[in-house]
Amino acid sequence: MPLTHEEFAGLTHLGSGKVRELFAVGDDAVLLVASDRISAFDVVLPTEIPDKGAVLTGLSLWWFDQLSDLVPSHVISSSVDEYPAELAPYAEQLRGRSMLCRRLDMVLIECVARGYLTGSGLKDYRRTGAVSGHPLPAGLEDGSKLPATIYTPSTKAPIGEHDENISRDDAADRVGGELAAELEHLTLQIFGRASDLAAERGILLADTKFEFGHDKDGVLRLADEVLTPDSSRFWPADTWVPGGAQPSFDKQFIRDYLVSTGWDRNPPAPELPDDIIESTRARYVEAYERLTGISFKDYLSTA
Ligand code: Q0Z
Repeated sequence: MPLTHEEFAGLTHLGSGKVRELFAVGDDAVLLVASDRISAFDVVLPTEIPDKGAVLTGLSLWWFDQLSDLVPSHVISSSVDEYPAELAPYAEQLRGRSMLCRRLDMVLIECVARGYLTGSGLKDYRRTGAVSGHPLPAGLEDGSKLPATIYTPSTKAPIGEHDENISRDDAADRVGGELAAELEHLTLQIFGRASDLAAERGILLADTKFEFGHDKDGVLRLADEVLTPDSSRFWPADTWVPGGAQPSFDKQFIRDYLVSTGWDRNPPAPELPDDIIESTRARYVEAYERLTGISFKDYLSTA
């Protein structure tokens, strides 16, 4: 059965992402629930990847822990048995794939760091020679390592639309100069910590997006999901060759399969065959285990 907000009929639904749901819990908390849905070429597929939601939740939780000396997170608990009583009816659907979080006043920009050039950064570079006001050297290609990590804030687009890169001046106009400077500093610090750690484990962190918010005491916290394959581009280090699209750590089997079907990239997408589902699930579990050094079974048994 696909996980949708309909299955949590007693909860106050605050919003849906492409593959996630957000609910209110009392006045001061929210519940983030990651489904097993997956998108490719910007379309949510009709087939789910078993355990994907748990892998991504486990990764976010592990990263929040690794980063806690740099920035506090929004997480209250991920132990279903500690959740408030109103969530008890959903305990088994929530186990492993959910986080109870402080309800924050969200910052109205997305905080993006890029160590490699691809995606919308590459598009802006080809058009203007710069990304979010960072002038870049000539001759960079899709997948090039940038001379230094850049901070490229973006707007929060409504679901189905793409975030738009904005200049750091524009970001300062939107959130205020002092907060803009703090977000940039934190984003670059977190990205540096995360990309060093991933590189030691044979995974390149090409780029990633963070969301922040303020708690009721005014403390700035790292929010949402962090450093998952859905909020970041992870590339296998051993196949990195600039000059074209890099293989995706998690979705490459799916992309290759979808291309092989001749699908025109308009919804609905075709169903995935069992071998593609299984190899993709294995890649998610491998990403979790390589990055964290924890067996995914152990994670599930503690959730
Ligand atoms: C997260 C999102 C999702 C749809 C708002 N701690 C928080 N407090 C208040 N709001 C949020 C958070 Cl994380 C918040 N999003 C993104 C996630 C479904 C939208 F699962 N938007």
